[in-house]
Amino acid sequence: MLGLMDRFLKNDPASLQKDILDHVEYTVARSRFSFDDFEAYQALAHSVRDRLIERCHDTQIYLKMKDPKRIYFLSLEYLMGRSLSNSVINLGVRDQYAEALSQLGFEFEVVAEQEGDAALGNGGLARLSACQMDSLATLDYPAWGYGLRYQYGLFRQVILDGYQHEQPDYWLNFGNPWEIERIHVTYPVKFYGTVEEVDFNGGKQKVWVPGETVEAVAYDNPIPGYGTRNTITLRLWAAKPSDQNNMESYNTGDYINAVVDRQRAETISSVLYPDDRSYQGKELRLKQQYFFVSASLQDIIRRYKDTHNNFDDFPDKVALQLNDTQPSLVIAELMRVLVDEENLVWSKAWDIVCKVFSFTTHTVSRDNLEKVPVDLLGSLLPRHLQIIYDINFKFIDDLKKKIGTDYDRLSRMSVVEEGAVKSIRMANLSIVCAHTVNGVSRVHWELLKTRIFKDFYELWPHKFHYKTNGVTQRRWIVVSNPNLCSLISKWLGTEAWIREVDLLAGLREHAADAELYREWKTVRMVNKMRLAEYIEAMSGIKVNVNAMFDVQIKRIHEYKRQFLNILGIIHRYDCIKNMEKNDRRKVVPRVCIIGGKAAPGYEIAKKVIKLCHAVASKINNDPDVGDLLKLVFIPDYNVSVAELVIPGADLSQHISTAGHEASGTGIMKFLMNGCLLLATADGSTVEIMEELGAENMFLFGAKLHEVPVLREKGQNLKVPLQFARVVRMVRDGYFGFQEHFKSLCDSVESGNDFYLVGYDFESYLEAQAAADKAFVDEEKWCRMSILSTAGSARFSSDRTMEEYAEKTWGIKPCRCPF
Ligand code: 26M
Repeated sequence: MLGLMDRFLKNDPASLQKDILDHVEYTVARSRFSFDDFEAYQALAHSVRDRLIERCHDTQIYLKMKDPKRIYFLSLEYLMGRSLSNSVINLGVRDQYAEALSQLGFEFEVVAEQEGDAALGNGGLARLSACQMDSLATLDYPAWGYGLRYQYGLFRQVILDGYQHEQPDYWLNFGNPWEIERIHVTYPVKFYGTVEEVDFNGGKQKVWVPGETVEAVAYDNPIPGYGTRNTITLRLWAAKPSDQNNMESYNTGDYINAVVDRQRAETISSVLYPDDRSYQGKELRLKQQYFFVSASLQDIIRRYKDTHNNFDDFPDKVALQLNDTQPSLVIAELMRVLVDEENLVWSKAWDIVCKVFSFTTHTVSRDNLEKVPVDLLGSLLPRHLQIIYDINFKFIDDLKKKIGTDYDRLSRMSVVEEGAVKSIRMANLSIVCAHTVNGVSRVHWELLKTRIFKDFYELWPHKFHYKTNGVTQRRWIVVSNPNLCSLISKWLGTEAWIREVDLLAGLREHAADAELYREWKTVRMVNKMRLAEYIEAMSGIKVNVNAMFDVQIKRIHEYKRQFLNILGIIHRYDCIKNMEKNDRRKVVPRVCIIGGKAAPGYEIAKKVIKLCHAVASKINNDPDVGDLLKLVFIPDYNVSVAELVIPGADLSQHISTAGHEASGTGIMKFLMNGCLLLATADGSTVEIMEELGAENMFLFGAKLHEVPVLREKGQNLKVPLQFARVVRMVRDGYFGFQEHFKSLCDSVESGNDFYLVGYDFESYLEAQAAADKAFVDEEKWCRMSILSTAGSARFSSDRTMEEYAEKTWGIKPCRCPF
């Protein structure tokens, strides 16, 4: 009989080595005497997977026993990136695995590089979900993540002649050791059909008679916490044909066609929509949303019913978090299940619904809010449309009692938008039903209250809050910057900051220590060299590691103003060209690095990418410039690229027009890694500034309250001469492709410059000059760099998740004692 402890897998290097070799032989099916780096990765991953499964089971057994209130995090997007390094670090077995591998003649880093990214999301919102899952696990919260298992993740960006091309990301091609297929965890999801009235309990009841059924199959992705045995689950759904659609065929052709038709069910979870801007009324997208929501809710209710036989305790046991509006159909679905299937009266069901949902919005502009055409919703989900109408009818009825007959306001607040295309406003639906609406930074909250959701704020001020976003220090320091991680631990005298991030502030004590400076600079230089090697391997461009590495990496958007950055680079180039040779010695050398994907249909954004390449090819080949200025576009920006680039950046740019970035989370990763920030007072930057002191950053640009006033001025807005000059250079074809760049130049022309690129240009150049000046003073720069890391604790997702747990979800940690 095995003892309790013998049950666990062993983690000493010898046991791990045997484990890896067994997986090489029996899982990967290669000879243990001959396997390559990729096969070593596969075997290693399976060995780690075994340990994850063990902990998942222990966590679930414990949670089942304790039955605490659980948080269910609903998001259609997760940008998890790679799992290997993160998992072994969180499990506390990285060094043991590295040793086991080294004895087999492999290097851990090389093997880890074999893994591809899981990119089931677009940008900020999706990476935030991933960071938050890491924190929920680490802080021992009883949490589940739910999402979709897209077969095609975010497209790969390939650059040909400077133009972006999209390639499909068929990421499951080589198998995915990080997921566990649960063939027995499946639920039918229904679509189309009609709503009929039937007799029930002496009255009438509406029932949905659906027309099509698709099966949802669960794929579990374990998320290990750091320094705990708790391992939570991210459950992703895949669509499979269902046996509930009966087939009848009269000949071979019929039969074959029927089977092919069935196969089409799988398209529901086949591809991620690559747009992070706004909603287009596409049926497939709506199907994805409902498919996800219906399967998740069936799973959640099934788990609740394991220990309860009515719904009285549902709000005490279940918190449902809506990550933006994409999952908001779940509101109508929960009402439908409670009323139509569980036979609760409407008022009782509504009472439950109002207690379980919390909603976080990640948008700043009303134009980007999701709207679903009523015709589309009515044909795909006829019963849900009725329920939404009923919710709205009761809401408007109550509202009239409070605000009277202010019809403009009533129509603005209605869940139903009347207009050319009658639509459902998913944000309004979410606000009406959620007990809490969270913004993602303080400035964002102000905007919610005064602009986007003003009417709702005035009605229900108590619902509106904010939880400033954060990122996980496990991925963004420990995994991606191991040298800095060791250095921090050495100077703090402990590794405890990896769980208790506030300890990072202890670095401030040493901010004047010459020895720390020396070590800090060495670590940063090694990271820059690693980045320089990558740049050379990828683009053939040799960069000077003593130059300032100036980075802007994020999705390409007009409001994020990559164009402003490029125009600034053109200005710098122009200045160098016009200098006396002797003066050039005074120029602070720069390597400007830009990376990011443009949504496939976003023309202006794609032109920005082309412009970046056109300018780069001019500058990088100009002998007058040499090492003083280089411009590099890093293709196919993703989580792994970020892990490489961020630790090597000296300066990073977060230069959105004030009032347009809800939060911004990239900036927090740079901050943690000791990179200095050049930024506008937008989103979370305002709070970062309060934490660091404005003197430790390079701030510029129009302020939030000035933006509307400046826009009002239109053509009369003064723009600096240098701005007109650099735009003219692009317009006149100095970088070629004159015709192609015309619309881009038009977009910043006076009177047309919505994002105030021209207006902000002057203060942008001043901030850049201040950065140059600071960079020359190495001591000062290093001090600011240390203070950046020391001031980053507040921007950990651990803090965000604790705030949500206490203030929004009402959940407590539940730590597995085994
Ligand atoms: C929704 C419906 C239909 C089509 C597209 C969407 C959609 C998908 C993603 C809309 C927005 C999407 O992402 C928005 C986003 O990423 N917002 C960012 O969220 C971050 C985390 O809170 C913030 O830091 C960023 O400021 C914010 O832009």
